Amino acid sequence: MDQDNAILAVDIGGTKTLMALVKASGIVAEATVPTRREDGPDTWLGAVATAAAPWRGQFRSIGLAVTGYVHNGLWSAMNPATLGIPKDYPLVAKVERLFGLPAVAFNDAQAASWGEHILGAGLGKDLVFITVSTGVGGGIVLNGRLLEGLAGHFGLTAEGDDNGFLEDRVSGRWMATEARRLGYEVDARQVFAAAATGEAWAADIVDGSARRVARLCRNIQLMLDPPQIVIGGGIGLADGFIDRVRNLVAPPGQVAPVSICRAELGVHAGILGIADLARAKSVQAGG
Ligand code: BMX
Repeated sequence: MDQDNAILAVDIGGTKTLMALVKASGIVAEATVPTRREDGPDTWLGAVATAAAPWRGQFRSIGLAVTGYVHNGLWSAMNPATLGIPKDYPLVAKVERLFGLPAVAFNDAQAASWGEHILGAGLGKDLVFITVSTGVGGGIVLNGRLLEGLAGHFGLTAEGDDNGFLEDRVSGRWMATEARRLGYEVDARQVFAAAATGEAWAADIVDGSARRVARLCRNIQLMLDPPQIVIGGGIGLADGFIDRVRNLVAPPGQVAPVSICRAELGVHAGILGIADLARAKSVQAGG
C-alpha cells in the first residue's frame, strides 16, 4: 500500500467521537463530533461520514477504536452506563458499506495501548495500559502483540462484596457521586482541586480511587509481570493521582513494585494506535 495514503482513524468514546486523517508521518487533519448517547450507532456513524466528507479520496481504509467489546467485527456494550450499544452491532460491515472501503475495529483502550506501545510511553516495549476516565479501560501488549477481544477490560472486574464493576468505584463518575453523597455538588476536577487545598473529604475520595487502581496494578503485576504499567485518562493523569497509586502498590514478599508511568499521547493515543493497526491489516491484505 502507498505509505503516503492516509487512514481514516475514528475513536468513538462515551461522550465524543474524535476523527483524524493519519499518514505514516502522523496526524494531518482532525475533527471532533459529539456522541449523543440517545442516538445509537447508525447515527454516530452517519455523523462520522458527514464530518469525513471533505477528506474523501485521501484515505483507502478505516480504523475504528470504540468503547465496548469488539469481536469478529461485531460491537457490544460491556457497561451500558458508559455507552448503550445494541448487542452484536455489525460495526465493520456497516462502515465498509458506508464508505466502500476496508475497515478494522478494536476496543478504544486496546487501540490506545498500541499507540502508547509504538509511539508513546511504551518505547516499543511490552506494557499494560490503564485509562481512568468516564470508565476504566485497558489493553495488554505482550511479546510485541496486542491482546484482543475482552483482554484489558479492567473496568468490568469485580469490586466490593456486591461484585460491582471496578470502574463504578474508581472513575470520574464515581468521584462526583461520592462527593454528592457527602453533600458536595462538584465534578471530579473539583474534587481534585479540593484535595489539593487539603480538604480531607476530597483527599479521601481521591485516595479511595487510587487505592483500587493500586490494587489492580498489584494484581496485574502478579498475573502478567509486565515491564511497565502505563496510566492515562483524565483521572489517571490528574495531579498527584499516579504518585498516590505508586505509593499504594504493595506486591507481596521482597518483590519490587511494577514500574508505573504516565501515558504520553493523551487523546491521540487511540487514533494513532488504530491507524497503525489498520495500516498493518491493509499491508497484510496487499492494499
Ligand atoms: C467500559 C467499556 C470498555 C471501555 C471503557 C473505557 C463499554 C461501552 N465500555 O469499561 O469497553 O474501554 O469503559 O471507555 O462497555 P471510555 O469511553 O471511557 O474510553
